[in-house]
Amino acid sequence: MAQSRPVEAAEKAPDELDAVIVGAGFAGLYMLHRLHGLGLTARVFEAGNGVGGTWFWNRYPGARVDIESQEYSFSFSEDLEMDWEWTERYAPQPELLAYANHVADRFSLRSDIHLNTRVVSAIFDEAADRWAVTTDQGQVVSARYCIMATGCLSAAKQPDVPGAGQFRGETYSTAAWPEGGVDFTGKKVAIIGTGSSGVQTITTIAPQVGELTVFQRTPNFSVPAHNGPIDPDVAADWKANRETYRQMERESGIGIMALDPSEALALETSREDRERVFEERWARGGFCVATAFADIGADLDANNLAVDFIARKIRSIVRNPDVAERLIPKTYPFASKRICVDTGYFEVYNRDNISLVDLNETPIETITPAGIRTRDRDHAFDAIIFAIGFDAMTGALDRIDIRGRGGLRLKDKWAEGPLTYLGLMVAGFPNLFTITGPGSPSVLSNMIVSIEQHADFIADCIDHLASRQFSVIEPTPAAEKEWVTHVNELAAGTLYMQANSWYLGANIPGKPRVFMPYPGGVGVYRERCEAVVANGYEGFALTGASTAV
Ligand code: NA7
Repeated sequence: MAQSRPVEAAEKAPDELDAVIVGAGFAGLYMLHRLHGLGLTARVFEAGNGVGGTWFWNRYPGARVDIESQEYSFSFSEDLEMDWEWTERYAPQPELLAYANHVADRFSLRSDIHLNTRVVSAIFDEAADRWAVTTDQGQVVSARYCIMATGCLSAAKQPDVPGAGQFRGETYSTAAWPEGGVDFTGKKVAIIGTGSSGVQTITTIAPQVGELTVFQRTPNFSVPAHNGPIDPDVAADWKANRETYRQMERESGIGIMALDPSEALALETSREDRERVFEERWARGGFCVATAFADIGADLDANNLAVDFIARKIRSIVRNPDVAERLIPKTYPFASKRICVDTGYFEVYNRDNISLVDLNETPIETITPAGIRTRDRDHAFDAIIFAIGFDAMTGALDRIDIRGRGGLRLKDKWAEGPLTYLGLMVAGFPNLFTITGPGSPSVLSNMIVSIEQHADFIADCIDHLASRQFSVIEPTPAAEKEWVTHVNELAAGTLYMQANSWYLGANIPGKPRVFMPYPGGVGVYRERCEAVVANGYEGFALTGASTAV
């Protein structure tokens, strides 16, 4: 595994590079590979001591992807895709991490990746048209391009529960789980949070712990994964037809073939047929339950039919009717927040060693040295697990002091919500790219599909600039404004606006309530990007050497 440079090796004068990439997750890895292909000098800075990003940090028990393995993988290399064998239908975290490491080795990426190195600032030098990038290891590099591959769910939310530092027992965060794992045998464990991370952790540790108490503020919709060994026929079919399937992903709504969106309307389907369709989708498992009918995502009455189906499922699984009622989401539409894809989550509540605390009935007053005090009582624990989510999409960028023209800080520019053109660039921040940034399909899509599209766009753009002897690209304020308005208008017509989700920044106290991802679909978005390029990078100003003469 590549090592970070020792501090003493940091150069006094800035290294001159074509590009700096921040982050060595899937986005950073593929971006580096593309830049290598262009013959550019590039360096990746990665805060972790290994590559893999999300799959490096989120190694909590039961962590696995919620998209089928063959779809949640790179498409850019046929050889890679043909050689790599996934073992499970939904790959577990260790396998995804092994895949990221395999990609780093296979494409000779490691020598340009500096691990254990966090970028603290990126300042645009207007005189030189270059970015000065500084790390916490004392390195300063100068780069023509600065590419943020910082991830959308990489800045873990800090505990916002009173007394969080007081607990004398063990404290864990799902987003930064200890590398060696944790032995909870016989222990009294609390977990706060019931998003995907909480749901997967709860399901996995319940059989191991002495007692598990789940502190739930908002129940989540969860559908079965029906995970297991990957079906060899599915794997073989994927490899045989990969080109067709990959193209279908790229042209689809969210870049997932298994979604299989139906065109039928729930409101125009008989009760009996509707039930049959829902049952069939539930038996298939995964996100396809949400696309059983075309109106589920658009019409509240249709959505309520899906809610009713899932509520009945929960009641049929969970034996204690009071617990079942508490586990049924009632305050927001189905799929207006990211749904969980589970492996026996609701079943776990039939165990004797698990209890559910509904924080709407008995809110947490404070964490105490011995455990957690809710309004009605004190709970004592050996360990508390925080599974409380992330400062999504903007959090990782906000942590870096990014300054563009005139010293404008990105954080200040985004004080009322992120402003971008295509989710790729920001007016006033030349040559700064954001892979899967706010304003792009990003977290509403198969991230790998969106990562590849963005990295390809950026690499092609840099190549275009070089071939035309331009040195600077930047969106026009008008194009940015038009794009932000467009994204907001699209979002306004969706049920997403009716949930307090991290898509809207609603999980972070004080964060502006703005719908961040582009909800128009990856296919439509890709066409738009292609049209922008075909029209000579419409909406961007290209300047530099050729205009300076
Ligand atoms: P999520 O989905 O944001 O879930 C975080 C959970 O933590 C959620 O249930 C929150 O309740 C809960 N939470 C957050 N803060 C608190 C406090 N202060 N008290 C009680 N409960 C709290 O994050 P995940 O890591 O599970 O999943 C993120 C994504 O990763 C997921 O969508 C997949 O794409 C993979 P709330 O809903 O805010 O009431």
